[in-house]
Amino acid sequence: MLLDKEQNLAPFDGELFLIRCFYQQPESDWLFAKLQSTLAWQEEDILIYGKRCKVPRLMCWYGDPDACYRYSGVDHQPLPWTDELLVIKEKVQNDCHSSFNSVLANLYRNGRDSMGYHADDEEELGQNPVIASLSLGDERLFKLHHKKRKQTLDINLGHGDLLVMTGTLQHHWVHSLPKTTKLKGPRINLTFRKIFNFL
Ligand SMILES: O=C(O)CCC(=O)C(=O)O
Ligand SMILES: [Mn+2]
Repeated sequence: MLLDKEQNLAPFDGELFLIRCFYQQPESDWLFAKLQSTLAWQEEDILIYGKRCKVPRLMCWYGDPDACYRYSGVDHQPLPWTDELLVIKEKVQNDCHSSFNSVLANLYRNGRDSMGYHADDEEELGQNPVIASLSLGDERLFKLHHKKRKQTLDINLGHGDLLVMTGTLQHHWVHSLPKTTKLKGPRINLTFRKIFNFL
């Protein structure tokens, strides 16, 4: 089993595993270029206090036909899997001993693109989801913050790294990808998820 409980980076209340260089550099370079040029990147709008704002990153959603998911306040139908996404999914599934039916892709164009604090705790993800998150492109800081204790964890996510969040982590911690004033090139993040349809 690749996710060894002794390697859990969360000090309590959940499980967090980091596999550095899950993909080596040449493969990561190839995947980054392919995903950047072929995925159907969209600029989403979100309503904040009744005001329409642009989400500060590009996004798209791929998966099995029934894996519908609500994000940015809107229900999203998955796009059909691309060959590359399916190949990555197989490798992630094998190493995590989990199965996924969808992937949320985020493209951070530069250091001004970001994702605010949130937990991946939507009902359709089930009780204790396994979220497997692959980073490609420029290194960015990923922050976790405990909901009740004054505890934060900072992790630099680099080209080809895989972060796996599981156990009760989404109940107790929130995570974010903050803006930075450092000069940053683009970064792609793929979070593989399993959506349960209760309908
Ligand atoms: O870009 C990242 O590393 C985080 C992405 C994330 O938290 C999400 O898609 O829910
Ligand atoms: Mn998340």
